[in-house]
Amino acid sequence: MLSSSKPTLGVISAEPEPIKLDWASTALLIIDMQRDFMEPGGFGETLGNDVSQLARAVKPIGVVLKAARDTGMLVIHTREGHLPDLSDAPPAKVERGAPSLRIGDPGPMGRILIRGEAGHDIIPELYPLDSEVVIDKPGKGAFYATELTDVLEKYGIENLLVCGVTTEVCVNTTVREANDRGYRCVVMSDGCASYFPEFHEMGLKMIKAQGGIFGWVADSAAVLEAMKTSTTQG
Ligand code: TIU
Repeated sequence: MLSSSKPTLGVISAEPEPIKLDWASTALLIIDMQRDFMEPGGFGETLGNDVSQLARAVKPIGVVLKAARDTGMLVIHTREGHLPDLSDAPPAKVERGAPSLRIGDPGPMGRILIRGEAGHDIIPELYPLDSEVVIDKPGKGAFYATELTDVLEKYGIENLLVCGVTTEVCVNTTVREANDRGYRCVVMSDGCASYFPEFHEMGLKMIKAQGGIFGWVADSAAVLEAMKTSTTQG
């Protein structure tokens, strides 16, 4: 699909309105599908959350990830986490609340939310290929203190298909950052999940309200359909 020099366009049936994208300037951005958020014993569970709430996003992401790989779309994965010496972890984040284990403490999947530990890694079902980009981020947003802007500029990316966890935290923060930087974001509704189903619903509503104040929302079927029915212009 991306081999032609002419633009290959797809129209996604999104809310609040359909959006036409040139696939060559579109990347799939998968936010924080890490064991630390998805599995028992990780950061998410230490905060008191029911991690089983997030499992529903895995299959829809997997289907779109396969389609993106088949068509040569740029795929970017992110991971939230910190250096082993915690030098990039603000005390305000580490000391917050009363989790069962704090960031950096030893847990069943290694030290909680620390780069290089088993819990920090991406779940096997969505594991990055060597050719794909992996962005390590210390914050909730994928732009803060990362090389993401440089990567998007290098590949000429103007549009982001965004999915991952959690809808109202790292997905929403990243979409807001991206929107302010001029990227069109289409958020995959069934490819995101929250520990709180009501926050998932509201997180998506916040993005698409007011004429799409932060971006567009579409389900994985709509994204796949747009990829399948693309047209070459010119
Ligand atoms: N706690 C929670 O909902 N999310 C995070 O801490 N990070 C991400 O969303 N990745």
